[in-house]
Amino acid sequence: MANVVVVGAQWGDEGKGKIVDWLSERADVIARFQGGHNAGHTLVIEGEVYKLHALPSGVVRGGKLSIIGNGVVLDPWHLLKEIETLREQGVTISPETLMIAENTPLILPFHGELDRARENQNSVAKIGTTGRGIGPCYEDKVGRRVIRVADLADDATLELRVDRALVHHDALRRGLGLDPIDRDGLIAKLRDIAPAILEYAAPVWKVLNEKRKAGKRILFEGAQGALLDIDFGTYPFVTSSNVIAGQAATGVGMGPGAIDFVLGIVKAYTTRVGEGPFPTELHDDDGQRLGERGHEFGTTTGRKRRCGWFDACLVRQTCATSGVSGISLTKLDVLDGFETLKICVGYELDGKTLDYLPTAADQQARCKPIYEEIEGWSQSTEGARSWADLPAQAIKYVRRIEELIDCPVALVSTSPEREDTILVT
Ligand code: 2SA
Ligand code: MG
Repeated sequence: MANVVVVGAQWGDEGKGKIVDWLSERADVIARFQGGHNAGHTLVIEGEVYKLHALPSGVVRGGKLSIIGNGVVLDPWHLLKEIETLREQGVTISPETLMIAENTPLILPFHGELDRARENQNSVAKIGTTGRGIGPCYEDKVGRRVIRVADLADDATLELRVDRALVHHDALRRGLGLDPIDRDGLIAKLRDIAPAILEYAAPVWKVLNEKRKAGKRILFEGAQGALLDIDFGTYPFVTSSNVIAGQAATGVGMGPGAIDFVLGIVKAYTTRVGEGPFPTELHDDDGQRLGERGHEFGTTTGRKRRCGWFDACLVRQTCATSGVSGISLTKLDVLDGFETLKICVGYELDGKTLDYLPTAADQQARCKPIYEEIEGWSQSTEGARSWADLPAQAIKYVRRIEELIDCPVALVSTSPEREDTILVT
């Protein structure tokens, strides 16, 4: 298996960081292809905890090339801080081990301000974003007024790009009661960090296509989850990028043929942060228990995650839209000790049974989950490293999920430590 794409198959926080780290051992290059520092990937390596937001998880392993692709939106100040923090933890980062695509859009301070101003405007505008400026930056990219990494190299171009962005943003800010942007101050700040960012700038599309020709293995690291995809997620309560696997090619400048295997990361239950529909959400003791046992708090914002039963209907759908070849089931141990577990197998809508989540918001809101009950297990599965370590009921649960989502289970993860992984053959 040469080039693997790792994508979240729910609403994010499925435990992608650990799996990417596990797979990165076998890869030569690790590339991010969408999202920004709204992502939060936690890695635990020999007891040391690394929290990554903008950087690919591969940076903590020596001898790998890490790539930030053009599909990402990059906050340059945040990036430099993240690099600094990792260096303090003993990680080596240099232009040989990190490359940033020259056509990557930059998140500027006014993107974050706009994001937060909208979130605080009123309940109609609220999405529950991370407030990091992700949406406004992608808007500017599509609106052809974003500042990209390559623009930092030339003063005249940079000024022109800033002026182009300000025509739009100053008008918008007036409407929201925000002060106009300090043009000269912004240009000075950008000039100030330009050399530190340009050090890593590279024609990533070219580098990756050459690596592929040379037989190097590329690992594409997705952020967020398929249900937050701008097209296929629970719109408008989504992030502003394509999250599904097809984006891996576009987000770095390769053809779809570069992808050999799509690994979907699936949590053994369901969580979501922010607003939006969530058919299997629990507001009772079971939900509370999932959150506590699973430590369900956001890595980026510390927000408490909403929790609920496993929704096989939704995961079947995301496995299809991402073309998932196999899944990695994570956090199975969180379910230890439940007497009975429930799995959503479809929805009831206006007296009819559906085997997918409809697109219309009003219909999504009326969808009632249809549950199948399955007996739980009392033994601990934490740290299990083979099928033989799992109680029979846990195996049944995994096999039933596999049937319902119509996709094979390739890996089962039973703790944050990467050794605690069952390879299903
Ligand atoms: P944004 O900031 O524009 O991308 O927010 C839009 C929606 O996307 C959701 N979103 C996320 N959901 C889960 N995890 C994410 N990353 C962090 C983490 C989140 C955190 O890994 O824990 O720390 O709170 C992430 N990033 C974006 C967001 O909740 C909105 O629903
Ligand atoms: Mg996360």
